Amino acid sequence: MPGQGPDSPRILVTRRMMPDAERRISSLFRASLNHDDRPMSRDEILEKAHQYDGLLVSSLDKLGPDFIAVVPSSVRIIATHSVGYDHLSIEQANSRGIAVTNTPDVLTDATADITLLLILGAARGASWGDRMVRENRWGQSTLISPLGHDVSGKRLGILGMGRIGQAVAHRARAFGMTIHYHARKPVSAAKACEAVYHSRFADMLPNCDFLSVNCASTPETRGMINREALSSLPDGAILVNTARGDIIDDDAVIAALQSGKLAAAGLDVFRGEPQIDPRYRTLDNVFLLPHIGSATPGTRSAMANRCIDNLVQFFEGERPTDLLTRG
Ligand code: 8YV
Repeated sequence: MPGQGPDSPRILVTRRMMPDAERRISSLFRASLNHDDRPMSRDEILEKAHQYDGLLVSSLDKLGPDFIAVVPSSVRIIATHSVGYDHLSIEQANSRGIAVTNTPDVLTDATADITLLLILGAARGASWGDRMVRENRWGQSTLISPLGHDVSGKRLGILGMGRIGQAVAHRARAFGMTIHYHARKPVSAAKACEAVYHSRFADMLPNCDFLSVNCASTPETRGMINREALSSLPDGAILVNTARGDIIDDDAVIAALQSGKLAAAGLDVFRGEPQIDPRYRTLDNVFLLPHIGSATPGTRSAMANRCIDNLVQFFEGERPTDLLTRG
């Protein structure tokens, strides 16, 4: 075990983490914690980094696309407090021999739960219903207005059938949904939860009363939910996204929400978040959340501890469980 002694590895932790994880990392490393949780700029992180052997960052940090290319050479490992690692270049890390780890598995259930919340919330009007009550407009309800959309018995298309996609499929089955999915490869029948595989994304779209984005943000998936994809959905489909904002083209989605091509959308992630396209705020048929897919105490603690496990393994000379770079 790395200890806290003068020779123990120095770790810069960019944001506050759950208290148990902060205590643990402080007992294992010479860790610098961000006690007041003030966001650090990329330049500030780079400037400090030369005093550290490892960085514990998160997808909240605005690191920029060439961060790893320019990070000081003292840094041997970057552990990100997220399953997504689109904010870090694995290519740059490989070429500089810097290890990068993420936090899969431990946020699967929490994120799948939020996906179902978005499906239900967007379909049944959680957002406008909440506003009606708060704004004392409940009395305007009639037998025919307001109305949401059924979820039970509908078809759900899942883009990306990794751990989170599978957990979404499992939950959606309990709501009586029929599941379709598109991924690069089919998953085993046990994992697919009786879902129908479409090797071509375009072939899945006409089967999606609901479309859930559960894939990683990569050069291939960025902008994948564009005008053309939306036009292949059944009229009045519902879109939900708990993956990354840049997988959807906001102009196309907003136009589809305005025209009624999309009946509703549930979004937990946004391009450029937390600065989102302001047009979303003006639409009544969207259910918006502030990127809370993994935001429960148990999940955030498990994520932070997963980062720490990876750091411990690395500095003990073992291969970290969640190593993304070449070993
Ligand atoms: C947050 C996430 O970004 O794990 C991910 O990829 O999107 C979320 O869990 C994370 O908690 C903050 O780093």
